[in-house]
Amino acid sequence: FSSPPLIINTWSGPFTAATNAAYLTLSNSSSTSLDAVQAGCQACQTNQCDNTVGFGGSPDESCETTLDALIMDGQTLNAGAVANLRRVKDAVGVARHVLDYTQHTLLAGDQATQFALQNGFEEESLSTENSLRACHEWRSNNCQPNYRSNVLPNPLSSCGPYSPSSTSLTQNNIPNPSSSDHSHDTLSLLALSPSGSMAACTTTNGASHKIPGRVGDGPIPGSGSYVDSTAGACGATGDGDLMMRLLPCYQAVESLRRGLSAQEAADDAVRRIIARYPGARTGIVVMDNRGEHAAAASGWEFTYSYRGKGMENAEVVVVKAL
Ligand code: SD4
Repeated sequence: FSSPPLIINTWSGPFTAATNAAYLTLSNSSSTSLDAVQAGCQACQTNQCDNTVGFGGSPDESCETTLDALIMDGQTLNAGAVANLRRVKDAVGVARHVLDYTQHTLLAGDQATQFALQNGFEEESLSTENSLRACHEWRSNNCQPNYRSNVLPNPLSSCGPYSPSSTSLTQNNIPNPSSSDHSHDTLSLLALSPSGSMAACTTTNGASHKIPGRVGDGPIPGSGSYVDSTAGACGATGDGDLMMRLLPCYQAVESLRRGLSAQEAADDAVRRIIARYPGARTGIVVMDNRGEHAAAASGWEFTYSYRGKGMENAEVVVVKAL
């Protein structure tokens, strides 16, 4: 339990820059919890946290980096999101525009880019030397791991044919890169203000070597994150292709509403996923509307960061896999 202003987010290390940016924003009395989560997500987008948030990370099969982001207001349940956003760096900023200035919830692909440009965002390449190198290394490694089954040809001439035994796949044919490959670290961040208002955001460049056009769990309300200040909030990271089928964050927030503790709600949401998909890598953070927070994870060692009232800096919690 921590007193508000309170920020909690997935991961640690460079991700604590997001915790601190959001906390400082929320400590300023003229800022809302929505402003705080946006500032936190933008900090990681700018810093390219672990190369898994923002530009220059997780290139798709064609070497392009695309972005998914969601921002949600726990007072109104209004949400704005972008999926497969191309050539615009500030994905959560564009998602905030969708929330503030449209009746829609989710814009995707090149048309999301057009919307961003019409609203003053800059068009720039999301590739860097690092992301291009990662893509070329993947191709020279015969495109392993990959997201296509061994019967689906890859149009890239240097790829395939695949054999399932030559790559490490989770039970549902999801590549399982070694833990040194930081291809699965999304920022999901939650805020609780002293007046009890809550907000949530998620920002990510998705999964490395995905098929172009793939959208993960990040921009889906209830999956990447979810918030309802009458109950609480949740943020997720992990194997989005699996997690988005079970809407773990909607599940966790509704569990809080039904009286489960934050820890029970987090454990329950993760257990539902691994019951279907043993080995799935998941990590979720959950916070109720009084400031009790907890996390649960599977398939890897997960960490989360938080900063509450009176704390000088973000603290990190290590979470054992279920
Ligand atoms: C995705 N869930 O696009 C994201 C990736 C991720 O930790 O969370 N990595 O599937």
